[in-house]
Amino acid sequence: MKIAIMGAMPEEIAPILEELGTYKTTKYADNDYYEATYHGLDVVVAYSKIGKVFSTLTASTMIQHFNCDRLLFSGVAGGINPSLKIGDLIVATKLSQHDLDITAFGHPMGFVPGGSVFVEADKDLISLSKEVAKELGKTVSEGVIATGDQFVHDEKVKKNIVKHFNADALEMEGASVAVVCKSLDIPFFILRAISDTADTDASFSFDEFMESSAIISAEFIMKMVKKLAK
Ligand code: 3QA
Repeated sequence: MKIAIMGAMPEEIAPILEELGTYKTTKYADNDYYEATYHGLDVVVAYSKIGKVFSTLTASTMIQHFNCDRLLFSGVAGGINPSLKIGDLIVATKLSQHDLDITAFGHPMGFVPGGSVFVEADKDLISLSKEVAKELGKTVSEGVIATGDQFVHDEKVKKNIVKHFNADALEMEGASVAVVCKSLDIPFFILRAISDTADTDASFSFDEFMESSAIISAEFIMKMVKKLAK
C-alpha cells in the first residue's frame, strides 16, 4: 500500500510534513512531492496549489507517477450547513463540481456527458474515519462537498449551490480529485475543517482560521494513516 496525502495550500500539508519528520523531495511536473515512510507505510505528500486544474494534475501524478493506491485529501473548507462551525471536521460522502454548467442543453448543473453530477468517496475509508473519530471522542460530520474555481464569499452563491447540490461545505479541489481517483479506480477520502462560512466575512475568517483548521484536519488524517499502517 502506498498512500497519497494531498492538500491544496502549503499550510494544509505543513503539519503533515512536520509529523513525518524526514522525507525525500522530488520535483515533478512543476511541483514538489515528499516521499516518506510513516509507521512502516509508504506515503507521498504534496500540495497542488489552489483549484481544480492544479489538484487534478497533482492527484493524477501521485497515482500514475508515484504509484499511490489510495488518496487522502486534508484541508479547509467554507461551511454551508449552519450546523458546521469554525474548526469542525466534515468528511465528503460525495462531491460535485458546482461550476460545471451546460444547463443550456437541458443537463443538470454539475453534469457533462460521460460523467456524473456526484462522485462518491470510498466507503471503507469513511468507515475508518468513523473508527478514528470514535477513538478520539471527536464529532465528525459527513456530507456533500461542492467544488468550484472560486472562493465563495456571498450568500446568494451559497444558496444557489445548496439549491443544485444540497451541499454542506464548499471548496476548490475535492471534486476534481474525486473524478481523477474514480477514473483511475483509486479509493479516496476528502476531509476538510471549516475555516469560514463562505459569506461576506469569509476572507477575514479564512485568514484568521485557515492555519488552525488545517492543523485539525491534518492531525485527523495522520491518525487515519497510522491506522492504515496497522
Ligand atoms: C481558497 C483555498 C482553496 O484551496 C480552497 C481554500 C475555504 N473556504 C472557502 C470558500 N470558498 C471556496 N473554497 C474555500 N480552500 C483560499 S484562496 C486564498 C489564498 O490566499 C477551501 C476553502 N469560502 C493566498 C494568499 O494571498
